[in-house]
Amino acid sequence: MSQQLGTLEELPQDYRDAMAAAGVAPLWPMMRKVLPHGRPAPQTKPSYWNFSALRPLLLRAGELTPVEKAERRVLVMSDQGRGTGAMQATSSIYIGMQLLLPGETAPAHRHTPSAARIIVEGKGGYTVVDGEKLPMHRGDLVLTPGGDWHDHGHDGDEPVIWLDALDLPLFVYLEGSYAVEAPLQAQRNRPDAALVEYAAAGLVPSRRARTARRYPMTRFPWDRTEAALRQMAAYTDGAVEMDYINPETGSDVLPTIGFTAMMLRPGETVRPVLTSDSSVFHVIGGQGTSVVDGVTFDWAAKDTFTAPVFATVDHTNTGTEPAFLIRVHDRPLQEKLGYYEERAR
Ligand code: GTQ
Repeated sequence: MSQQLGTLEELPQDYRDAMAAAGVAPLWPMMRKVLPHGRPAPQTKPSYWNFSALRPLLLRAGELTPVEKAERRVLVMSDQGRGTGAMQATSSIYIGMQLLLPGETAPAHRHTPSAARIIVEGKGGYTVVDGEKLPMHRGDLVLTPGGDWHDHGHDGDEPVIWLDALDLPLFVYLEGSYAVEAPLQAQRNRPDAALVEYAAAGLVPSRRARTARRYPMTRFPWDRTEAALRQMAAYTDGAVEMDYINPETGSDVLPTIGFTAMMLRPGETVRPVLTSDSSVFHVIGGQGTSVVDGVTFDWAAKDTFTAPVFATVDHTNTGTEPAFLIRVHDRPLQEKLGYYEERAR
């Protein structure tokens, strides 16, 4: 049933020249490239970034390039299947490590792609999203949904570093990516929604008081996430992984990218099923080893690595303390397109 298809070289040169002149090309030599048999053939390769290698480079960027000259002072983490400089870590997910120094601000803008930050280190940083000041604490997940104004600031006295994740590659591919700039936003003088409207799981403001915000909760504090994971680990068997959701709708927190928090018990190995989504894993704490499509990554706190679509992934906690990771994935996009899939390994 799997026929060998004709090649371009088999065709007479005059015919190939005439096709090129007419602006057409035969499908059959390219058929398997765009429609491989049985499963996708990803260009993405498992990739890994050691934070202790990135950190000095990022701090040096702070000396070399003032934030005014950068707008966002970020080192882009490129998929090794595409090569350094590629503006993506997987097919649809861009990641970069961003530095903000004490007293600096990164100007307000909004753009069509959605963004999220995972706070890596430093105290005193904040993001303002649509006028709401979101403090950045280690491990917090902070959302900047597409179209929302955001600027970054810093009230502390040490460098602040966070991991950016955006659906930028998708918007570039769609020729839909652009940004609009504006002056720094006025900040509402109150705590963010995680501490007011959504201070307790299972409770939301009554219907009468509910706001019409599409993304009502844009910061997910790490201390609560870790407490929830530890409780799940203590009273359930098997892999501990929890989804970040929009507390009003129960759906994923952003249109195309999703997030989970994972805990690995000391000595535990988890072997998830194969999935059609791609993933970025960021280590919040602990140490371990992950084998992704046969490539071994030894990781510790603040490191980051990826798994392409349908990758075979084993995670092992090699330490004596629980290990915590946040996984960024593109299942929401694939579900909207109707093709998200899981397969036994
Ligand atoms: O902080 O708004 O890594 O607009 C890339 C694009 C960060 C940001 C990035 C951005 C931002």
